[in-house]
Amino acid sequence: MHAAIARLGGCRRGPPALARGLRAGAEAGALPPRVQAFVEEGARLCQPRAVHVCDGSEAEGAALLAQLQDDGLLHPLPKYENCWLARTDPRDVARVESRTVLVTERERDAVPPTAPGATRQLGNWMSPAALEQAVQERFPGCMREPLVSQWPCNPEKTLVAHVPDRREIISFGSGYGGNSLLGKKCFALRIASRLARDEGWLAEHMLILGITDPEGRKKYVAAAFPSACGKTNLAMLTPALPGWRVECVGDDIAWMKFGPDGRLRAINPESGFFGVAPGTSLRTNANAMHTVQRNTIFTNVGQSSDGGVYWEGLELPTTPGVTFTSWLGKPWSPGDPEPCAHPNSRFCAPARQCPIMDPAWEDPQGVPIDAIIFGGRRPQGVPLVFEAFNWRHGVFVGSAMRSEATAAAEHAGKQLLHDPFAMRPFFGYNAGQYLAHWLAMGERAGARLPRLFHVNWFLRDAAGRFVWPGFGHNARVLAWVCRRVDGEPSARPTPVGLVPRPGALDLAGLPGVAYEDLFPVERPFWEHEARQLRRYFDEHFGPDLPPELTAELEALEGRLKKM
Ligand code: GTP
Ligand code: SPV
Ligand code: MN
Repeated sequence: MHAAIARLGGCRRGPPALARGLRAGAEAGALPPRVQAFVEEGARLCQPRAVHVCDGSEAEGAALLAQLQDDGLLHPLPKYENCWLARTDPRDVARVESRTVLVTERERDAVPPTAPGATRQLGNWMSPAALEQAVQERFPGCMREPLVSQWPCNPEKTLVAHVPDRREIISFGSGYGGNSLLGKKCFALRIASRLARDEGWLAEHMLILGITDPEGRKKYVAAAFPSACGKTNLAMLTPALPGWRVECVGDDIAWMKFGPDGRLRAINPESGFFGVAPGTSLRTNANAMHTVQRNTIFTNVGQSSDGGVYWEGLELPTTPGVTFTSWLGKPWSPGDPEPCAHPNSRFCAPARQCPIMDPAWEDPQGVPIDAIIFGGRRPQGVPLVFEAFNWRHGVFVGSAMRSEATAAAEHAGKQLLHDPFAMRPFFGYNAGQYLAHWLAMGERAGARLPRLFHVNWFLRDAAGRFVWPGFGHNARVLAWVCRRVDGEPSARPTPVGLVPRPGALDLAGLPGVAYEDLFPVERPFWEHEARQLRRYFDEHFGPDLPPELTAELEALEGRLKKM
């Protein structure tokens, strides 16, 4: 069972109730003929012992959980209600960008040309013929064999392939997160971004939140941060500012389309959260903690001997006598050099359990977006918040995003990676064309465009400490964003964008946090940044970079010269 294939909703073996062949679960005969043909083709290729057509019922869910427990793939967590722990193969712990491919006839439709000597960053292309060969090397009979290890994976042969022209996903060899939850990154971002380009909308790696000020005025904000850079935390924020309220629409993906009134309307295409566990606590994200008390599957977290979970930053007082088991299944004690939970360990929980879901979170009309925020982990030089001068400049700011590498993918160390629009791992077509699509969205007749911003919660001081307290205090930044949307003249221009005037950002009750430390805009830093960006654009976008963005880079260089 090393294959997850979007063409096949199959379960290799199941309890007797599930293993009755094609007619089990929902009536196979009720499937549309094309779907039925698809399933039959997949079954001929993979040769499972039985095919189960899911009906999504409670009973089916319970039977699957029981079967996974029998197989040793899930362990119950009796401290909570219907919660489970999965420990994966230690080689299958994150998305594998190096083995994620877009399959198109012409390479240029998938990725921009890379300069000689540069290593590809904006996606991997595979030809249809190479895909066919890869499928033949992997899929025939792959569901016939019994499990060979405790976890269904095949790291040497992992392949996550997308055929955007056929809206098809073919994933093999990984049972982890975005590699195997095919509705998430594979469909709702990669395939959907291609659909969005064809149909004139946007499919983005963005959270969506509603924010209400003390006077009761509500706005909706979307924000794009790279993986493991704070989307879930911002989406579920408990404001540190009295009288403000945040409600959650989604924590990872936004589909956005201009409505008849010209406003950009966003829906969250997901029904649950797949959130980073380490760092999540009652202090940092109480709403996430409440969400994961029931009906939750935890992956690669640590376990406590009283039937609970454990991870770095959980900040729970240690109960005497309670011992811990690490994500590797080994005894673990506080102070051990290795972490108890894998840095990319996660919880998977139904969104409806989050105490602050927005009343409109499932509204098919979507919520009207007033502001879009870009951001990343920038230890130096990038201010806490700035606003773009206009849409075109904002698209440039999105294209120029960089962030420290995190454990959400296979990258090692803390190097700064370019991550345009937080979409680098998720583009479903040529990233240059993607930027052109964003520019074109700003030219739509009658569009009432959201304002565009950039934030950085992750500035560090000389001793390496965060200079901004983050989490609930990020509401202070959202409050300024809301006031800017209302037209408040509380910004001053810098070469990189508009920053809050001194006093315009509410820093009350934050001793030791100084305005000057939060808004470094220094010429040498930004000149270096602009040089690196020019090189990045040349090496990775080449002729496919929209000329408007070259013009924006030149404009930034010009403003820096006058500083
Ligand atoms: P993906 O699910 O991978 O897309 O990640 P995400 O963008 O939703 O990131 P998430 O909110 O899960 O945060 C990832 C890590 O960043 C966690 O360890 C958080 O505790 C930490 N984090 C989030 N917000 C802040 C913040 O404001 N300040 C600091 N210092 N850390 C933060
Ligand atoms: C991300 O990496 O951005 C995630 C986790 O949201 S995964 O679903 O594994 O891609
Ligand atoms: Mn994500």
